[in-house]
Amino acid sequence: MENTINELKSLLIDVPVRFASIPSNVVSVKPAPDKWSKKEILGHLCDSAVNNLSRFIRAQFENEPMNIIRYEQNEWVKLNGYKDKPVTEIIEFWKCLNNQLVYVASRIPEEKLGFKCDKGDGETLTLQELAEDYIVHMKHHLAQIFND
Ligand code: NI
Repeated sequence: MENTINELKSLLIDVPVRFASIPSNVVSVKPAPDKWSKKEILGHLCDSAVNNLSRFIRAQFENEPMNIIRYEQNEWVKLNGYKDKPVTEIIEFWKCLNNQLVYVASRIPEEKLGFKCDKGDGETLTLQELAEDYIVHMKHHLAQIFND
């Protein structure tokens, strides 16, 4: 878990600076009507943080295996209104959420890291793997934001 936390800590330093440097006429562009803008992708990462914070908390008191509750990502992006929200506010939201995730993750007792979480498709993940997946998912979307 320590590596995962350190990776998230370094993203917390880099991402806000890099995102803030994207020209304002670029962040809001939708590559296609059904595709998210860079701003909306960052919003989606906020939604991922909200949902994963809930999972990290629940995994510490619910019965094993805990059900991983999925979320309708397009609805979340739409209903959070990221399209119309100032970029600076989305960046702040992302920072606050991930700060809390680092804080919560660093307090998870060692013996809880093998706790099983049910993906719902017959597959289970440990809490440690859930945290690793969170970073993999984030990096996938950060690559879309910064490389496309
Ligand atoms: Ni995603």
